[in-house]
Amino acid sequence: MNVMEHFDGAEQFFSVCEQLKGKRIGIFGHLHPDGDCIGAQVAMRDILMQCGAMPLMGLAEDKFPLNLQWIAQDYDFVRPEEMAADEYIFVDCGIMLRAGDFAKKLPKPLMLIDHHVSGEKFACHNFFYPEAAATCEIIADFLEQKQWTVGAATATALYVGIVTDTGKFSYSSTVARTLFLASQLALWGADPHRIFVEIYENEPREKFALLQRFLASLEFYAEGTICVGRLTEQDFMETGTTANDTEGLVNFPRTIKGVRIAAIAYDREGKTRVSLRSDDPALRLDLFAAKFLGGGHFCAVAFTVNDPYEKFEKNFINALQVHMDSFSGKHP
Ligand SMILES: [Mn+2]
Repeated sequence: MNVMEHFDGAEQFFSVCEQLKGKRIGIFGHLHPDGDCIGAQVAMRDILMQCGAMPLMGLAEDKFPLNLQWIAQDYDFVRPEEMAADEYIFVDCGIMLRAGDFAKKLPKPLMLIDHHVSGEKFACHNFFYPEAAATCEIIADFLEQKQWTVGAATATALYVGIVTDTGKFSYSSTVARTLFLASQLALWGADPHRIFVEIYENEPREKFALLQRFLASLEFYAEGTICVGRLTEQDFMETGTTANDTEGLVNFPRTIKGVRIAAIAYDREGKTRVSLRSDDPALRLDLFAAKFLGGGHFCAVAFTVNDPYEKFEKNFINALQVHMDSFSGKHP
């Protein structure tokens, strides 16, 4: 067996954490928090408490996605405007402003832990690994390398981050290290089956009404290699859902034979939100999203445009075809 490739920087990571004894540390993730973001916040809170610091987890939203509430409910989250901290740590947040507008007023954060390929190293200490499957994978790896044991609650939070960001261990970012660390987290008390049921088998019925509409809306382009689904304000209203219920829908067209790029475009607060997925890192969706001031990973990105979709559609489809043609056959 090959030697496992760990992330470097574990030594530096813990030495920074250990200097925070007695300090109030604000921990922020990104807007529209996902499993990786919440998992990393919970894990950082645990590590900092073990270091004698006073961690505070920040949340710039009113609530969490329904399928993640079970994990967040055991913790207090503080609104950014009510946060009084000495230092700030950002997790799973490629660009500082993705945490929310409040971030404009913050001093330079002490630490960043992230894996978004389009991210910026905006903190004093940047633990930035675009090859990581999840921010939680980075933290789990640091813990494992330094033999820092964590309890079942933190192991569960980290496992949630990894299982969600890897599409249940299916994306190309899933490597031996990812599975090894998932196994380590299970040894520390994460229960893979229970986590799976909580996240993936608790879907509200309304979401299936939305899924029906999404599947009915699918359009194919470029000889079936591009597939786009569309949801309108009216779809959300008539099914009693919100933009939060779109989570995971784009994965359906992604699995259709012949589809290389799948997209969902939906209305959100008068704007159009677009999420794209591909099964091939060579297609460099991160570079496509950058044209629309979005970001993400090689195979998974999102961006927002100010126009209604109908106005933006033609340019979008054209640009996507041009992008796919120019990146097909290349490797990153
Ligand atoms: Mn992530």
